[in-house]
Formats: sequence, C-alpha cells, structure tokens
Amino acid sequence: MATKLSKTQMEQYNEEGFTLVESALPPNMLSEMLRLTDEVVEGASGLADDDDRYDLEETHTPDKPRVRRLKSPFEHWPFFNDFLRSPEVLDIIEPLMGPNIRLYNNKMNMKAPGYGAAVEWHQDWAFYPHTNDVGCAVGIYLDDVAEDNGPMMIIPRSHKGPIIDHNSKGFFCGAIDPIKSPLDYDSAIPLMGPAGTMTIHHVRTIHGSALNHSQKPRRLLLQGYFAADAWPIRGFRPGQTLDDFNALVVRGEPTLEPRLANVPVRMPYPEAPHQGSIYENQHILENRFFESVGEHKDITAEPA
Ligand SMILES: O=C(O)CCC(=O)C(=O)O
Repeated sequence: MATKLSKTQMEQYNEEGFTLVESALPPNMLSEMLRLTDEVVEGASGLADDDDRYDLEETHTPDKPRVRRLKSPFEHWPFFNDFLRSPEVLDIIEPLMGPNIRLYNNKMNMKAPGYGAAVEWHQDWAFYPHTNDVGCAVGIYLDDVAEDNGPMMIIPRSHKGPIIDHNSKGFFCGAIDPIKSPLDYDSAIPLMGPAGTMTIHHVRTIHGSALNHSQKPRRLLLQGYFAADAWPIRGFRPGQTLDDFNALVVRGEPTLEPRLANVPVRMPYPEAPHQGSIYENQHILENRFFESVGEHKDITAEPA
C-alpha cells in the first residue's frame, strides 16, 4: 500500500512550504533505483562531454567519470518513467496537486563525496512560472542524508512571499544574490533523513544546498509536478507538441482550459549566453552564498 500524507504533513506543506516522508519507497524499489543508478553512472565512462543524459563535473575525464546530474532520466531509463507515474509518488502528492497532475521535469543531482557542488538559493518558479502555482518538486534521497553531505535546505514560508530576482550581470542565472537580496537565510531548515526519504517542496519555496563536506555521496532524484490546469507561461518547450505535453499527464486528464490565478511572476529573461543546467547558469552569480569546491580547505577538486 502506498503511503499517504498525514494531516500534520499536509499542514506543514501548506504553511511552511515543504514536508518530508520517511520510508516513502518499498525497500525493493529503493534497491532497484540504487542498482540502476550505479549502472547508469558507469555508462558515463568514455564520454568526453555532456550529452542529453549526463551533465558532467568540470573535473570529469573519460576514464574517471564524474557525473553531476542525470538529465531527464525518465526519458532514457524506463524504471524512472515508471517510478514517477507510480502510486508510491502520486498517492502522496494528489492531495496537494489535485486529481489531474502533469510532470514538468525530472533529474538526479549527484553530490559526490569530496567535490559535490553547491546549489545556490533559488525558487523553481523563477525558472518556469505557470498560470497558477499548484506545483511542487518531489525529491528522493538515494543516500542517508545528514548535515555534512549537503542536505537540501529550504526557507520556511518563503512560498508565500515574493518572487526574488534571479538575475546577475543582466542575465537570468537561476540563483538569488545573497547580498542584493538579504533574506533570512539563517532560518533555513535542512531536509535530512535515511535513504528512501521523500522531500516535497512547493514550487515557490526558496531552497539550495551546500557543498558535500563529507566522504559520503548525496544523490537526490527530483521530479517536478503541477496541477494539469497550470500551463507554463513561457509556452511549450522547443519542439514540444500538444500531444507531447499531454503525454506528461501522469494522473487524471489534460485540459485546454488553464486556470489563471493571481500569482506573482518574474520572467526568466534575458537568457544567459551559455544557458545550460542550473550549475552552469548559476556560474555567473556575482556573490555566492555557499562555498565552492576550490574555496573549502577540506575539499579538493581531486579526491583520493
Ligand atoms: O540538489 C539540490 O540540493 C537542490 C537541487 C535543486 O534545487 C535543483 O536542481 O533545482
């Protein structure tokens, strides 16, 4: 039987903008995810450059593969497609998203021991505003996550606030400048738990994560969902048809009638000259909040 959110978890999501579900996956699903992920990461050996599946660390070499992110794993490996459509996920988020749910995106962020990169503070909504904000990101930790291996951190109640400027040097960079936008970063809550823990955060919640200071990995599968009546204000992705868009409805029915809500929107423009993954876009941020690999005395770009 798939897990359901308790009243307390629902209230936490609605009031604080996040919640956590421990042991959200049956053990066999988690072990298959781990097995497949290891196999997929092995598949990056021999690669000289990023492709449509792998976002590689700057220190990656073909014989020492270092994967920073799996891009849209559901499009390449059927297990991930089945997983994001499974009752183990959808029964949990249906009370938050409603009966009609569309997938927006899917990725796996790898924070490798010793060099796993930080993700600067941001709101997912700043990347992809929709006609209403009934949207969330579901995360699954593949590893035990504690203070020292880069837990995702969220600023509670920020989903009820404004959309913060995510531009730097005149371009959208997908990150909040902590000097120009002095928010209450000290109030951030680290989302921690054993492997198999599910995190859920609202699409407007401000979140980020520090370097992996430990010798343990921190892999996080993320899948973004919206109510099916939330339509992306930027329109379809390049080459995406209505059929492709509707095929992303993972529960319930698609609709041609977007629901327009009174929500704050800031368009993610102008695009950075080298638009890429969040890691690449955040590079042009003028003032970083989190340390980067080269700055931390205990962390080297070349782990043992
Ligand atoms: O990996 C993390 O800690 C956060 C990632 C994230 O927010 C993103 O990729 O949009």
